[in-house]
Amino acid sequence: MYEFDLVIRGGTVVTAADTVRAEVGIRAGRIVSVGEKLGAGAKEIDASGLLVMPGGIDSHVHLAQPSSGGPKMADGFESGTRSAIAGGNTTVLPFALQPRGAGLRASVMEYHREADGNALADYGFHLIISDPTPSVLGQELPSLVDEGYSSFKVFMTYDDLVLTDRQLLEVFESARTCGALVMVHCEGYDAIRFMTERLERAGKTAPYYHGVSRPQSVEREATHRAISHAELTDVPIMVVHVSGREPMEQVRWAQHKGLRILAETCTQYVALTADDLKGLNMDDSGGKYVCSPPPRDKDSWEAIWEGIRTGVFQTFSSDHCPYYFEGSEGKNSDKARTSFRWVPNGIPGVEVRMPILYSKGVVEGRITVNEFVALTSTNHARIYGLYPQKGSIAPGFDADIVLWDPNRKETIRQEIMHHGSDYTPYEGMTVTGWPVMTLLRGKVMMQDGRVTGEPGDGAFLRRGRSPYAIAQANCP
Ligand code: DUC
Ligand code: ZN
Ligand code: ZN
Repeated sequence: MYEFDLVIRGGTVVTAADTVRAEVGIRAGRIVSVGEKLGAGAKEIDASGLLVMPGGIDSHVHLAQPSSGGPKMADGFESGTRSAIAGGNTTVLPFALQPRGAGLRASVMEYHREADGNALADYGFHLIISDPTPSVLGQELPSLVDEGYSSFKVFMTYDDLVLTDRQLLEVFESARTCGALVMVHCEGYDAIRFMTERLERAGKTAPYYHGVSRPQSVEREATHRAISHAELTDVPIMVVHVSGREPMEQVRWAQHKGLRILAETCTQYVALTADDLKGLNMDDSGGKYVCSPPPRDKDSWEAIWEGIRTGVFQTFSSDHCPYYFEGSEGKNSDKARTSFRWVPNGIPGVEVRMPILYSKGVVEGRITVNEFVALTSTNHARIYGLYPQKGSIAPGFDADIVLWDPNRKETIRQEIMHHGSDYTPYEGMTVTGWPVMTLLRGKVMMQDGRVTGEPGDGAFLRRGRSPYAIAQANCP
């Protein structure tokens, strides 16, 4: 009889707190022992020279999500989670979007039909509330929060998603009552419309003007407004995809004031700039980088690093929101070429989030390897009600593990990606540090770039309430 199903030996175990030479013993999909000279395993993995880290948790991805105007996403749950696994992730949290007029529960069930049996990584859902009717807020939301959908996103822009200030306040108040965590997309609707129409009248319709139509002031104003609403209703919020210095400073100001404001930033805000939207040789490939908020400038990269280092940001996500470039549904469709307004907003990135943060953060000396684990895994689990099941390496946690080669150099290229998009916005970027094996609940899902897991290996995660939301909630 073996003591363990699997033992990982010879590696350096890295958690958000510690870096230790240790072996990891796994039984029935869970970590049961971390220590020296563990007994035999039915299977053993030699991790010499590798870091043994908690599998990445990407708490901000979009899969199989319909978008306004109709372009189809390039990833459903199978290809999107395959890409996640290839990039060292074991859990993703995509969104279940409520179209206006539809119920929340009906929307969630639709996403389950897409996801269940198809995912390779474990997954939960955030809700997107676009139609906060009394029955949505009074009945559907509280029961869904109880059932494990414990966070939701609201938008301050987009025709089909924007909420008025009154609605935001009502939604925040409901979140407080039922202990849900609210994620807020902070960009001002009217300012963007005003700028878009002005630019179009002037014939400034190329992808580059997408960024000009929603400058930092638009994001800064909305961030401040969301924070003020959160203060008024006494509810914690998560400001998602913070792109640059000005919104970062709003979050920092609120945190210094003692408000419970959490914040996320994403890969594109330390790796892309507004100049990328100009495209190669000024052709329309700038559309490949259209996402919202848009990438800013190098000063904003520095501000984002400042925010990462000083704890303004708790999570680093991909905001994986994959579209095709070519084809009638792509970013370069005939319609999209008439104006940036019609270019689908979003870029793929779940597969390269960890390598880019590791390379620019740990290898270039901006963050420690323990901070890397916190930003890519542990904090996501803590904030979104998955701790202590996910997010660390210790007895009792799921055996979700990435073996990481800290010295491996890789050039990011479309041909090595597993996502559904026909391009990567990070093409040609060379990174140091790369995942060489991903284990989900003890099963090897990826080895040396080959995904060995199967659709259906990923399970739905019924999440607990966020401890941040519970602290201020009226619920039990
Ligand atoms: N917001 C997101 O979170 N993702 C993509 C586009 C957007 O507006
Ligand atoms: Zn958003
Ligand atoms: Zn997003």
